[in-house]
Amino acid sequence: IKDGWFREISDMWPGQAMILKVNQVLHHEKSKYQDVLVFESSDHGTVLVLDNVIQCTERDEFSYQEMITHLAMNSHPNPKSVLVIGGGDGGVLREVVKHESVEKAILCDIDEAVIRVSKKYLPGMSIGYQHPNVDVHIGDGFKFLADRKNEFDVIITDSSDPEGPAETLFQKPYFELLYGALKEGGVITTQAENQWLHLPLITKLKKDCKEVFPVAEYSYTTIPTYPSGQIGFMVCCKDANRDVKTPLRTWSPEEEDKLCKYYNKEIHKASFILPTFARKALK
Ligand code: AAT
Repeated sequence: IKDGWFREISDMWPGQAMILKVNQVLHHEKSKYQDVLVFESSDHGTVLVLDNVIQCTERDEFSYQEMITHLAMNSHPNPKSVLVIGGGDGGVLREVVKHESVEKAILCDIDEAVIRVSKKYLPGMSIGYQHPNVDVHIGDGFKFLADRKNEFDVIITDSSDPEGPAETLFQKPYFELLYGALKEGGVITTQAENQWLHLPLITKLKKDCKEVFPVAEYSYTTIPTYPSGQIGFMVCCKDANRDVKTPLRTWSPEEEDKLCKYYNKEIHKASFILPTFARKALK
């Protein structure tokens, strides 16, 4: 933070940076895994930053949390057992428990500090932890999955970028673990970066996913405070006949209106339609 502005400078997005005006720093620490910063911004609410990368702002987090969650949940006929890897702020959990079919939701984040500060400073997201069907596990997502077989209907990987503790969560052995941990017909979504910035990475991700899952598609959402204003997801399914681009279950327009601020059944379908340059690269 310099002269009252936070700058998200990183070589993951060379030559550009989001800057946000800071009202006050609420918390700053070096956890075991990363630098953890929480500040109150002038116009984007409270902001969580890990290793100088914006993880969420109260103003636009719903776009990411709703999409990464409901793309997977609504592509499964009856999701009862759900796992979230990462997602320490609790926002994805908040979305998962909106589905009445859920009997158990486990969250596994590597860093207790993220969960602790989110409970204190991001109540709108960490409300997800209050649901009775939720269990929390602190640990590395890769290691957690290694002993889990045939257990989950949906697994959502809400992870930070590949530089740092989340590096392994972008590699093929991780997708093999996800596949093994899913029950028959299971669905996953993962944070899959930005098509303007990371097309080679996304191309590799899609190729790896396609070698593991019979269905693997890239989708994206708009979100002003992530680099280049968009972020993508890999959506994969164990069932070769499932079309994850069309929601299998839908809410009524009234329910959608009540439950979601970004996700709806039309945007579920639209989010898989890519601009020509990205479509070509990912073919
Ligand atoms: N909900 C949107 C914010 C995130 S959170 C990413 C989370 O992943 C963090 O809480 C971090 O502690 C956790 N994490 C990182 N590595 C691991 C790991 N190996 N195992 C389990 N959890 C992990 C995503 C922001 C995206 C940013 C886009 N630029």
